[in-house]
Amino acid sequence: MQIHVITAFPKTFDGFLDESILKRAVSGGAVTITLHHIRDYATDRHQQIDDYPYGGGPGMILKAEPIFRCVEQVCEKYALPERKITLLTPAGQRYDQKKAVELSLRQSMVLLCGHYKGVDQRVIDELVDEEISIGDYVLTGGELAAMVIIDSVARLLPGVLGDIDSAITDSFQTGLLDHPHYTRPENFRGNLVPNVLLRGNHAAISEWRLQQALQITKERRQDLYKQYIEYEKSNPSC
Ligand code: 6GU
Repeated sequence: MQIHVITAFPKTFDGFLDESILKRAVSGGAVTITLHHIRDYATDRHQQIDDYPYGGGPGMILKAEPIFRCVEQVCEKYALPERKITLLTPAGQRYDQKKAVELSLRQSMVLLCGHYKGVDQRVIDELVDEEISIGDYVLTGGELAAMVIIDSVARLLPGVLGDIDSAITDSFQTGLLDHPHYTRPENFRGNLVPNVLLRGNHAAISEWRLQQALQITKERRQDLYKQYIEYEKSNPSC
């Protein structure tokens, strides 16, 4: 998968791209991540990328021209298999695991990071195909949201986790929150690992994990629990 990120703050991605699973995804060839600095596409003397809002009010607005030039050049230079532009904005559709799976099936993504007070509406009207928000709170920019999306999508790509089961059994992928996990030692300061996990009866272990997941989900997330139960009712074999 090709991922292109259009941003006014490319340096914010440095540590993120240098670490662990994502670095492995890139070096293993599962994904390429290319950062494009909006300022490089500004044409005026001061390389201005933002300006005051028409009509007044606080904050600065990202200008249309540099973003249009950037998107056009990226699409042309990389011959993108899918020309789909995703804007990261608190006004977008709420991101979830289902959307992560959808994105992971694409051959390319172009993530446009909104910033300051917003982006000129003509960018949204003419260039943007979808808008995503990662939750009901306001970030200073779309960069953190882009990283959240890249991380959650990259770990779904074949060969990235090394252990496909690990992604399949994730919370949310199953529709339930995760069951508790234990590792050695068996007795930690008097707190014991549940016996069922030590006996090697895999059917019993699966059943215990399912019951724990159901209980935790019921306690913490009524919304997910109801969805799961409804789904089970209509698909009893799963
Ligand atoms: Cl995608 N951008 C910004 N600026 N704030 C957010 C967001 C995105 N998602 C939640 N809050």
